[in-house]
Amino acid sequence: MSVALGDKEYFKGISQVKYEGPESDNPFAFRWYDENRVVAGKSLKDHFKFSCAYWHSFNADGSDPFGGPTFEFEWNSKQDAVERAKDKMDAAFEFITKMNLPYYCFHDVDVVDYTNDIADNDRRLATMVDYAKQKQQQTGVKLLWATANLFSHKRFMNGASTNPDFLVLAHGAAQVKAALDATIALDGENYVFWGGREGYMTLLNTNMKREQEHLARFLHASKDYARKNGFKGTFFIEPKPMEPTKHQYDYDCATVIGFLRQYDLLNDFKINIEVNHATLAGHTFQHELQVAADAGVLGSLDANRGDVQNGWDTDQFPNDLNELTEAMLVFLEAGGLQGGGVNFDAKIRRNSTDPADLFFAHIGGMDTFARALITADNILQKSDYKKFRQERYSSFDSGKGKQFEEGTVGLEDLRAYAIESGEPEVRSGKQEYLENIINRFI
Ligand code: XUL
Ligand code: CO
Repeated sequence: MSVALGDKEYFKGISQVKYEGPESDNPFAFRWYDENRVVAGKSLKDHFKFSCAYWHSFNADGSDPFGGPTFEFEWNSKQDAVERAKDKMDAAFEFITKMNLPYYCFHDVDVVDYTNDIADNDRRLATMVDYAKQKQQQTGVKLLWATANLFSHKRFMNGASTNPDFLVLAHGAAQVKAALDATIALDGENYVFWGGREGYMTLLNTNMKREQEHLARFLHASKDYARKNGFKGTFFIEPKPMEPTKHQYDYDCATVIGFLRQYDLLNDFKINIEVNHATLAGHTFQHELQVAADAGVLGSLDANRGDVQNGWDTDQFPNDLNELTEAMLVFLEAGGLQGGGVNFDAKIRRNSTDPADLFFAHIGGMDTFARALITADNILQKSDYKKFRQERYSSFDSGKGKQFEEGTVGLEDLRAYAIESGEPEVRSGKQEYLENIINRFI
């Protein structure tokens, strides 16, 4: 991939990040992410399809509820919204190509500012789609997924597709239509729905059944429009239990799978799992991966990490090898992702104010994923992890146990078998032994 420079260089003094191996002390090099390294039959590049999130890297300016911006973006100086958006896209593609990231993701309003004029918004986005198309052609960078932001504008304060006001729903639909058009024009491989405000603050003013039915109708209408217009990719739902809404309908993977099944959406929709959303739901990341994998809907990942002390979505860059190694065990055994990739839905801290910090953050995230995958593959190949797990269930592999799995043993038979066989042996689950295997291979 060659570095894409516009009229101006935004990340001066930083050249393309390359793999230099674990012994390198260059902070601008990968120590584990060698994109061509083959693990479990696939290159690291193809396993992960790493993606840069436009919103955190080029829009979030460090402001929080207690203070204003701390990042001064050089690409934000022009008056005209489209000109400003083009500068931002120049900076984005410079960063993405310097980082050797093969993909990017965006919300409609990340790319260009929106107003309340639907037709004008559509024109602005279409102009930027043309610009992005050129950038993609020049660099080979691809669009992993796009989405519509149906949670920031005040009209969406009570939800978009689950809003009690039908006109708000229609405004949301206009935005989704334009974002789908953009996805199709840019050969986007997937499309995401994250329902930030699709939920409720209090049941006192909420008809939950009606709202969920509206959400399902909205997803069907979106899917039908995209398919009619040639979209072949996968739709993803991104679960999150809460924040900004007190209770979100797409709480976790299990909830989403039930919803997709109930409303006949399982053929077109899979799941985009975000690490910090999993932990907010009271699960581990690996639990959510396993739930999705078992249902055949492990689509894509939003990579980040939470904070063990803070109970909100801190969206930090991933650096926890133990967490990711356990996740990569599930990932590899599931045969990887279906259609999606690993998108860094993560932001640098408010006081990480150097342009270089964005590089260190992505390098760390990519290296941690790469090292975790390599470690997980070693565990699967070289330890008795798999054998132990198989043997734990071996009583179901033959005889009555097998017949039970096949559905041919009734409750009376089970009772007779229990009497005939006597008291079961006590068998250890060996958690600490297995945990030690993880650390041994790291
Ligand atoms: C918010 C979040 C979103 C989605 C896309 O927590 O994860 O950025 O990924 O709307
Ligand atoms: Co996300």
